[in-house]
Amino acid sequence: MIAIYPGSFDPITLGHLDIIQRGARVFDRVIVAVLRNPDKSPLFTVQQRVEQIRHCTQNIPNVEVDSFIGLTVDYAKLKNARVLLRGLRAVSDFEKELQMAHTNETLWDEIETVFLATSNEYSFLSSSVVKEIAKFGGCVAHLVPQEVALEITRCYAQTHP
Ligand code: COD
Repeated sequence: MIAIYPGSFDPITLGHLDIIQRGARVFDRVIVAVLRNPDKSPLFTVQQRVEQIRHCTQNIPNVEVDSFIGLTVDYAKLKNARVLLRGLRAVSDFEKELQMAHTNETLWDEIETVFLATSNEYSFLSSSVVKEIAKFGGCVAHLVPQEVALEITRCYAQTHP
């Protein structure tokens, strides 16, 4: 069975990576799909994010990384996938995730959203928290894959020397 793990991943964190690793043990194929969202001004371009995710998932053979534009369910149809993989951290996630799952179901009644609960150690972790810490010069090495930590530090050193 193919599962799509859609998201912004700006940047990918160890929490996302944990969901990908565990999802890859449950599904035959996991496609990590980065949304191309013209309305947002991300820290990293879509291409950078795709490369970051490829780099840190290169040792998981049944994981692929791609980007998409438009509705997630349309992308799922294109890939012949009927499962969307999502992660849940707290009650605050639940509300948003449930709304998203129901919306997607109204768009395509064959889609199922499967949630994996966050691992305890990543329950507080989000891309926004990582950016906030890095922006003020804090260390993010324990929160994101090594390459990403280097890129973020470099990025903020250029904008806030
Ligand atoms: N532990 C576990 N899970 C985590 C962690 C963590 N520490 N951090 C994040 N996650 C989970 C999130 O809960 C989420 O499930 C997933 O990882 C991705 O998170 P983000 O923040 O990178 O991505 P989102 O939530 O911004 O992605 C939103 C989408 C791009 C999927 C959504 O906007 C979308 O589908 N857009 C396309 C348009 C569409 O189809 N709209 C209709 C549906 S609303």
